[in-house]
Amino acid sequence: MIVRSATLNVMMNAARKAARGLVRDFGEVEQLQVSLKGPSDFVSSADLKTEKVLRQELAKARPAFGFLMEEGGAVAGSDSSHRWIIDPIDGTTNFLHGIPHFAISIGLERDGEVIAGVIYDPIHDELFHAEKGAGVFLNERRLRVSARRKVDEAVFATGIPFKGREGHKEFLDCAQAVMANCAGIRRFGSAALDLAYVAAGRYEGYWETGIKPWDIAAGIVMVREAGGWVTDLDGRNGMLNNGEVVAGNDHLHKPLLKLLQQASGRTPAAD
Ligand code: LIP
Repeated sequence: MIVRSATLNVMMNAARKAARGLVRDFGEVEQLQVSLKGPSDFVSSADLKTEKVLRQELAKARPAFGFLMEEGGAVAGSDSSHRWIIDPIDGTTNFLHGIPHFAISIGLERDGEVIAGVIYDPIHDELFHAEKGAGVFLNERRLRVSARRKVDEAVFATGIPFKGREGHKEFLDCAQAVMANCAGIRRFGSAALDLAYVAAGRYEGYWETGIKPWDIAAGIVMVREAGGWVTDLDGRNGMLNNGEVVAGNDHLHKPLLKLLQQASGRTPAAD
């Protein structure tokens, strides 16, 4: 029997409530793929509607907490220690194209550290949840990172920059270094689910740059609670500020980080 805090229950219930409308909207988007106008405006409204439900539910339960939201930006609370970090649809491009791989992500930050996270994939009904010191779970099952120890047996996920995003050359250099040494690279399009999958042991690591705090906040605490490591490209804890994330199981985070630092010309931080 998992004993969860009241706050984590609030987060899980908010994600489930917001997901009901999102699944309905996703069904519409699949139909809109063939319309001349396309679904862009419809997805924007789905994003905003989902974020509105999340904000209402979380503010009702914890009215003093602040917010950092993908659509609504930063809203200070009377409690300056706590803030919610929310992505209503992580994997927006997937959602827009009718690709069933996206998630609602809610992180809770206390004094600059993410202490709880919920990532809900409503299409597959997979609710990942974690609290600092209490472990990470997929629905009711406790998770642990993969036990693989060798880079050449590892599958890593990443995010690929596109038109309007910087870092194309650095990405190609990093991808070349990783692909030459591992068993495979995957690009699914949701940073939140990439981190949740590292925590679940579905792959051994994940890296991306140019990422936003709301994409990764919830996943950071999940990987750490699963026994893995999450740093930025310097091997430090600056992910939420510099948009760099390197996550891995306890054996392969360091080898992955070293490959990426060498490929991108970074100097490893002193141990
Ligand atoms: C997405 C991330 C993904 C990244 C995309 C985008 P969004 O977040 O989850 O990893 O590669 O470019 O940033 O925009 O769907 O919330």
